[in-house]
Amino acid sequence: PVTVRREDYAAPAYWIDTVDLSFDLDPVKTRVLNKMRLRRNPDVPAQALRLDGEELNLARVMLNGAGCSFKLDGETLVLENLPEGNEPFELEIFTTCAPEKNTQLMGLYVSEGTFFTQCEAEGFRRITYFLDRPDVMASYAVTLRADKTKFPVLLSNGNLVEEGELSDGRHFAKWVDPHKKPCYLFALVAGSLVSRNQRITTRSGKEHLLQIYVRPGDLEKTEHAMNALIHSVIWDEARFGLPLDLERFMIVATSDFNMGAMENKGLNIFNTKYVLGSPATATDVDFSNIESVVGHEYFHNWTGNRVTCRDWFQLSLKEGLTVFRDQEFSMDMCAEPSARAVKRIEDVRVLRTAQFPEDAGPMAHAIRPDTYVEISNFYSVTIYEKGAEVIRMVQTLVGRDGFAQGLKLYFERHDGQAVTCDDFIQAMADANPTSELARQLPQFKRWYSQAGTPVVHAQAAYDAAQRSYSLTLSQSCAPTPGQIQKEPYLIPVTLGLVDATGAAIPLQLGSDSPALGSNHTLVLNETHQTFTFVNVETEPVPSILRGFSAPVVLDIELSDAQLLTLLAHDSDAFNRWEAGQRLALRLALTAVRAEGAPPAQPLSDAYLDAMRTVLRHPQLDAAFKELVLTLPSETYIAEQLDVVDPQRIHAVRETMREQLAEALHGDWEWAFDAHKNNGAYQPDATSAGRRALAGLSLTMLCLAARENGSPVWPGKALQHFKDAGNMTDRFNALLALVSSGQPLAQDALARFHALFKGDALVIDKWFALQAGAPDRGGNILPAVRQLMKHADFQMKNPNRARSVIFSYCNANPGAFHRNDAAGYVFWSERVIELDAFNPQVAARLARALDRWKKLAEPYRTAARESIARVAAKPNLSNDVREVITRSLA
Ligand code: HT7
Ligand code: ZN
Repeated sequence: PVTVRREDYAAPAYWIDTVDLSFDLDPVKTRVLNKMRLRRNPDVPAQALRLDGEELNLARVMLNGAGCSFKLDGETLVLENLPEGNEPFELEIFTTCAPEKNTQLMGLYVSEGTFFTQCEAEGFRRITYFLDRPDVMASYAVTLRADKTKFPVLLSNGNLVEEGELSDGRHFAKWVDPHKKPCYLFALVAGSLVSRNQRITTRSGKEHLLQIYVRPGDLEKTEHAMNALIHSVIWDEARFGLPLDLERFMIVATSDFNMGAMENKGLNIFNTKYVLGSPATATDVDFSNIESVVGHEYFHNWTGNRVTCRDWFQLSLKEGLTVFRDQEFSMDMCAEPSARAVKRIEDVRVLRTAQFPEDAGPMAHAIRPDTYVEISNFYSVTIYEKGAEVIRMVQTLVGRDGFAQGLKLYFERHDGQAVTCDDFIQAMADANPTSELARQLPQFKRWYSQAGTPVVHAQAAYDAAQRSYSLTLSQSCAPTPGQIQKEPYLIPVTLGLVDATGAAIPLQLGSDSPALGSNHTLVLNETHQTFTFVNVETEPVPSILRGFSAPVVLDIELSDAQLLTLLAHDSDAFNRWEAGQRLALRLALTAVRAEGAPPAQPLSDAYLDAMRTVLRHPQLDAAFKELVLTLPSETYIAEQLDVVDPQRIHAVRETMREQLAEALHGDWEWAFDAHKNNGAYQPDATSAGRRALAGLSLTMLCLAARENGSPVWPGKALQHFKDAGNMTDRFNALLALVSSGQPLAQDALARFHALFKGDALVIDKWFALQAGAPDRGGNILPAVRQLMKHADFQMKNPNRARSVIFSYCNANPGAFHRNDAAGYVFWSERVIELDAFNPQVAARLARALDRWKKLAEPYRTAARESIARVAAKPNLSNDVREVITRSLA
């Protein structure tokens, strides 16, 4: 495998100005005629033209209408004798490919009888020979020809300019994209589909056609996605002045897709999971995901498509920025300010449970990596979620208006270009010349080049005589692979001080300095820095890193009393939730570290009282309560430990859940009754929060019933399951029964399957719930093996494979990490099996043992042996090989 290095970037030796593609679509053998106009890049020394190709059958190459000499260097097509000088020339390449055999789902493939493409990052080379790199931008015209009965709908990027009949029952459509684009944004779809159509007029008075294409029968499940699309168009214009630049914007759903969705210009292709949603079949979480993924892909139209990446090392230029934009969009769609905070907490929870471990493991990389073997492995939580946090820090440093100004300047400078992360951040700094960002730009840029999660250590001292409060912040960052030494970061630390009654203390740094209000952002840019607040009348409780103002670990020693004060009173909802998490984490870690068997009652009375107060609180909203009352995950607890015993963590957390269930029994009963039955289903955040709290309450009540043997609540849960008017309530009732190990769960599972058989996305939930259920005596692995034998199980469908295998290996640590190593053996078998036909999905699964070096024995040795078994397999894909090699390094 070849390692690609960022520092080796060189501009392309040729430019491709126009591409005229003709497809004769046939699942077995598709013919592709690619006519390109190229010219030499005058800024680069003369050299041969080397076109990328993969799994193509080459039939013919013509230069300016005549035969020409060429050779194949591996899979690369090399043309050496091209016209000298800067005159454009025409190249015609005729190839065939086999879409039906394409199980990797990259390039042109067939899903349920429909043709789809996936070209990002390097899939276009599987369609035709090309300069498959994002800095080569061309104008595309595309003609599609196919059997009219089987493939009545023929779509590509841009505008439909011609269509008609051909002989032999075939027909054609010609599409022209008015915008230049890199080939990774090319798309075609051909199949039997129906569409929901919506005409809209945007601010400028322009008319646009929005369309969502799905299989016949799914149309009524597209209303929410269409609403999300309309809101996205309105929001991007209102918040950032970015209009829709297309007459026609299409979304097409497929059930075979490696990722969530793809932002092809004017023709987004989506995993059905992020398009289809009806109250009867989709949960609140699904509805919320549909909104954010539709937004995300739409926002790429500017951040990614109009301005794209110079090379794939710059991936976070478009992904981090677009995740930030979709997070802001989802927050702005919330009617209540408290719902914004809930969204922020959810986003941070993802970052800390998925990205922090990545940043501490063998695959750690900066948001702008320096090397890669397989770029698909770098579509990571670091590039996406940490990338978004870095953009969020930019907004914190320049302000909301300054950020909008910076984005405006970025587009003024770079519209139509392929650029770098440096170009982006420079535009932000130039638009905000007096900001801390501009003043300390080189230091801020370390966020782009350094991997790892910084730790900010906070130590405070109150001087009653001086009425001053000094806060010393110090920062460090552990070594990551290839980066031993880290330079200090520029870290915005938003904070407030709270007195014992919870009242905010006015902030002032030095007596001659201005009053700062009750919330202030300090800029930490040295290894150690002390900030002294004056006129502080009583010893305060510090509320630091409000809103999670930087992607760091905050190491601060707060007493239980201080945390309880913050939990009860902090005006910052994030830190209020965080105080509850810290209390629970402290209790969990104490129980995990204790000698001998885990304590039977790990939770303290103070903690239980505080949870009861939150649950019964008359002002707090239900969604926030649900977050506070959910214990930190097993993965998050594991990350706090140097040596991890997953079984013990699982046992401790389960005991904590049971104790919380029993101690608050009457409160859970009240909460369930007060929050169930919300009337007609609405997916808004407030109603969703009520359903979430009712669902958690029901789980707790079933859990308590397991301990006391009462059949009452399991019976009620089954009834609630049967009577449910929407999928959220139905699924939560099922979850309550399954996760508490109730015998009635089997009946409910069978009913659920019978009710929804044939609805793939719902059946995915059915599989995932069972594979992710809490382990009781090692029962989950045999259940997973059984599920793989189920008639509905399909390994080749990524959603289905994820629903069973990933739910077990990646999301169920208590069941996966077994004393007998059988979970790891299962994992290694599945990685190898998947790798034979879909390396991208296999490589994701291969990440499940990233943190094996932290495991206690016997897990550690067994895990290493399983990884070594995968490594020993000949002919592994580059994707899996890179993950496994790094893991063993
Ligand atoms: N930009 C899209 C990336 C993507 C992708 C990458 C590799 C293989 C398959 C893929 N499907 C989509 C997704 C996004 O961030 O919007
Ligand atoms: Zn994206």
